[in-house]
Amino acid sequence: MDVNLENIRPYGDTMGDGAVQLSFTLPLPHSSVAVQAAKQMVLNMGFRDAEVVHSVSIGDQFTFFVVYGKTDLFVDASIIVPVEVQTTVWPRARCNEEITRHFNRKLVVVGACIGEDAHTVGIDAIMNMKGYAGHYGLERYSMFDSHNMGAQVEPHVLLQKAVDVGADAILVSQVVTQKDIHLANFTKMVELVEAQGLREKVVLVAGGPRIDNGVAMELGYDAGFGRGSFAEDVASFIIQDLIKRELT
Ligand code: B12
Repeated sequence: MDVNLENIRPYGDTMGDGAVQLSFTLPLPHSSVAVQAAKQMVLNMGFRDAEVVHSVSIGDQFTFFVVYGKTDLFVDASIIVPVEVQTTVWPRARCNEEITRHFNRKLVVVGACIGEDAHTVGIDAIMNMKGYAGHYGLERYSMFDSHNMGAQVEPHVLLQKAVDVGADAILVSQVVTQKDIHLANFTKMVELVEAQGLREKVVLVAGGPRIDNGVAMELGYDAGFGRGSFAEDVASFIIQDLIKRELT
């Protein structure tokens, strides 16, 4: 199938029809007025052919909607530069072999979800023994010595732990992004690592559902991992980055 990368539109029924599905809640009781308001909302957003396909009361004063609409906008995908981490992802056994071969010792990793952020599940997915979605975490890797500090860890506490255990890599998680608090916290962490004189030595990795590699690198991290990342992605990156550092 030929696709014109310069003119990519959402696809629903027929190619290029611009069909999208939106879901949102309005602070109105479920009624015909609410349904019409939802349709009008989508037209006001600039879509055409708005159609409310689902509406349900989610409380006295609130209605949830699913609305179809069509857009004439397009995106030029030919000029978009990939931002994902450029690493060959190795399975766990290969990661362990490569660490033994190149370093002949365990690699030490420290991780936490920093600041006020209480979301542990993301950092656990990467670090804990049981991992996530069938992908074991770093604790399961015999050649990683992993220290997961959990959530609500102050950046200076994470740094001190990294110093105490002689970390090769620091993993920093941020899930809450309200008022861009994640950017402030990520930046604080980089600044502390730099002030400690560790920036060249330590692999600094950011992660979270609203993080991608591009954002992480702009913030001064070596890599960033978003939704759908697994321990093997992170392990492979750490190993390959440390090998590269040894060679330069
Ligand atoms: C579970 C949950 C909670 C639990 C957390 C329990 C726990 N122990 O973690 C509880 C109930 C405590 C909670 C609290 C709050 N939550 Co909450 N929570 C969620 C929820 C439903 C799921 C998050 C989750 O576990 N995802 C599963 C994991 C596996 O996914 P992940 O975090 O994206 O991690 C993956 C990647 O991002 C990446 N990754 C993540 N971190 C790292 C780190 C590294 C180093 C690497 C390499 C990769 C990596 O790898 C992981 C695996 O692929 C989300 C909504 C949602 N569906 O996402 C809201 C959500 C994150 N919460 C939200 C909010 C607002 C809150 C509260 C502020 C609510 C409140 N008003 O009190 C509080 C925050 C309190 C605080 N101080 O932080 C918002 C955040 C909005 C925003 N943009 O900031 C969300 C999106 C809900 C929403 N739609 O509004 N929450």
